[in-house]
Amino acid sequence: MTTASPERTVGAPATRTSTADPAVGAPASGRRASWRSRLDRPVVRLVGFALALVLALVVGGGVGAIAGPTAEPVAAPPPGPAPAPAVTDPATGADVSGLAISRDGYTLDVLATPGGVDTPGELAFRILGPTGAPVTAFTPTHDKPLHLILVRRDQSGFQHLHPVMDPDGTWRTTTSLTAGDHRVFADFAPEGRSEALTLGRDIAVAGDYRPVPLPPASATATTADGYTVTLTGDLVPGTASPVTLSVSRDGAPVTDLQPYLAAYGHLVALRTGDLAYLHVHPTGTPGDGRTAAGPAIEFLAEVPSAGPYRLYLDFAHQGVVRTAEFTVVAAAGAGTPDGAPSGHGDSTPHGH
Ligand SMILES: [Cu+2]
Repeated sequence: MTTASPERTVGAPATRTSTADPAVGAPASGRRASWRSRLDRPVVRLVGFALALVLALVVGGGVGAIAGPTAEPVAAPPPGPAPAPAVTDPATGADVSGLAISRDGYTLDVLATPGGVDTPGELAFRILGPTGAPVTAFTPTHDKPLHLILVRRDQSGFQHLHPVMDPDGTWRTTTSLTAGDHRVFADFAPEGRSEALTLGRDIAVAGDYRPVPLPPASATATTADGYTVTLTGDLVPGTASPVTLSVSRDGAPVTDLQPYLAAYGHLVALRTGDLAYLHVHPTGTPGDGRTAAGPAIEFLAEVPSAGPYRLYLDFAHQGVVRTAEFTVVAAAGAGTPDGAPSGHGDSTPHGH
């Protein structure tokens, strides 16, 4: 069983748990374009174009929960920013993000980091634009102008924060970090740009760093306060793969999840080894008339290559955002030359 470690469940970084995030409980209208926009990506188009056309023609408006999101974005280009095509993975042609500090003229400029181990401190940064000046106008994606993801290089200590921007473009938040190198991801869409960007860089916290081995692959994760999340679905490299996460508490299915970031769950996937930041899209929107408030939350996850990934699910229930974590190993799919795992250790079901 994969268990969320204590520091990232209720009780640890304040932002992880206490947040009565403004998004929680907020109305869902007008959010459909957000996730649809995230699907308007080259690889999705490549993989799903034919299927989407067929589905759109055959099932029309009566699309099911799984087919719908695949079909719709192709049929109706979104008005909002699309996710960045980022870097194309040479192995599969799939997109990867978060591996670069600078892209398309935009640079993640970190100004201050928490200094001490497990000591709350300010994390401050700017997004510098093509002119070198800080960007001060952003188009919200998933309800927020900027998403900040922090994770230690060993994939422990995941945090998903929403800093506040000063008028001069400096973003600030307070956080506490363990010893070691941590990856900082900024996921945002500059106003006027058609695509979102994810930039990443490392920050160091001096101290006694004891890397935590990647937990073995498991379809079940638990939180410290009694929630169990079960994952079904296989990650197929280069394909938008349906993944279902089902939430229960003390053995009973949770059917009153709250909207969080325009969905009933927010999923981040990071590739083990280089922390490539994956795009994951909820396939239903609260209030759309067909998406239940649990226990199942549906996503389309697109991984660029075979091997292990760490998945972090944020979900809101009774006013508190919780995180459940999974290790998932993507098997080589039919699209690979030999259709089989590469033989590297990373391709085995147990990962490292
Ligand atoms: Cu966010």
